[in-house]
Amino acid sequence: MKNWDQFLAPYKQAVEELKVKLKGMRGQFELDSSPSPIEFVTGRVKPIPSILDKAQQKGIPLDRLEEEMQDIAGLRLMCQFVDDIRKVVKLLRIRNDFEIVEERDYISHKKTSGYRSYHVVIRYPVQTIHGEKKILAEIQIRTLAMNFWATIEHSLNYKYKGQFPETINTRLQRAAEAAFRLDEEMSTIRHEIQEAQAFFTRKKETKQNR
Ligand code: 0O2
Repeated sequence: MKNWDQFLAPYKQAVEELKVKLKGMRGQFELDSSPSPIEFVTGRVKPIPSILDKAQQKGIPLDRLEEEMQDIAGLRLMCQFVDDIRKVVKLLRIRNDFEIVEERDYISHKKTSGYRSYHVVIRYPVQTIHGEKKILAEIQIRTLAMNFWATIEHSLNYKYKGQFPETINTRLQRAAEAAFRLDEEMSTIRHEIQEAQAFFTRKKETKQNR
């Protein structure tokens, strides 16, 4: 019987630390008054039932989870524009507080489900009272539109256990195309959007300083 509290503790610590660090990147862009490629950051430790389900599906023995399940600690970075994703990946590559183990580009090569996102798997050192422990974590980087689609598809997947009725499948494929076009359209007016956002930020700051 696995001691889950003990096993998950470094993952919980890693998620909390990485949330602070990645949100910090956003704050630094604000200080520089330049548009942040990161809109918001979320993080979670995979719930035990999901770990067990995935281990069973992929045939991972429970004593190999540390080495073989890469997303027990998961972080998500949401961007406004597709181009921002590449900027964020570059920023992750130059950091020296973790090591990148693998990158998976589901943007250039979307999954058959229609899923698009960029995944970066890292090895992150957690400092514990028993010394340093390196754990794997997965950072998913996606636009707001990709995130909207993935969140909805994930809930439907949960409901239908991956066996979508044909109509839902078709709708989801169409929705994925619509999300792709939305990203493309927004990219074409990126400068106008960012000018407007900078204007509102300045206006808010002037009000606050009064
Ligand atoms: P949860 O609940 O998000 O934690 P595999 O699971 O076989 O596709 P693998 O090796 O685990 O592949 O790695 P991958 O594909 O890089 O990352 C898996 C995670 O990416 C998933 O975790 C989802 O978060 C996300 N993801 C991958 N494919 C899809 C998809 O088609 N739809 C949605 N909505 N998300 C996807 P989990 O464990 O599935 O779930």
